Amino acid sequence: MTAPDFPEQIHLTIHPDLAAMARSLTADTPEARIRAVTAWAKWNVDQGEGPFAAGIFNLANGACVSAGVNRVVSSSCSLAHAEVMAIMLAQQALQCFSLAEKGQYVLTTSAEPCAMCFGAIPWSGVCEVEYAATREDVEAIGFDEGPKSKTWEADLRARGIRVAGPIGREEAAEVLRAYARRGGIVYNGDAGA
Ligand code: AZG
Ligand code: ZN
Repeated sequence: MTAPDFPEQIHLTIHPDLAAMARSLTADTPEARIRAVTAWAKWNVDQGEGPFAAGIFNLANGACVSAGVNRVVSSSCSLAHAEVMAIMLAQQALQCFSLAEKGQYVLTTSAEPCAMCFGAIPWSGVCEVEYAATREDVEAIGFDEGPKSKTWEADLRARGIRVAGPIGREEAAEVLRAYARRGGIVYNGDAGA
């Protein structure tokens, strides 16, 4: 994308192939949802992008509402984490600014939310978060996950948001390690990439 003289909008996308994979998916167990997002994270690494994926699923029927993958590098956007992408796309799909208005939705993510994504969760309207790899797995390959309390799960639960994980940790951690082996960019805010 060519850079405008002065920006008026931001354009964030997922690849149509990923949308096609996710569009008709129904996953009505945590394990099935975690398997799906871990496969998307691997797919994203194969595309040369960051090793993270997330989805929003309707807990009433398991329907996948959105798929998000990390688009930080390709979008020149430090906010384009998988979880933020999935939340924004789900809200666009359902035309709401809080998913709670529309029903019971879960954020399923291939890795524990970083400090930024943790901050976004209470405003998203999801009633549950489930994750695969842990902060330790993410930081082991060099990412800085930011200042987040050790009590983050209890903090969400105190706001009525359920948290489950790690689920399928080893498979998701292997996606992170595969990214490191191929020399993927570790883009931390301190220009340490
Ligand atoms: C990240 N951690 C998670 N969980 N998801 C992303 O997209 C990330 N990018 N950097 N750290
Ligand atoms: Zn994040």
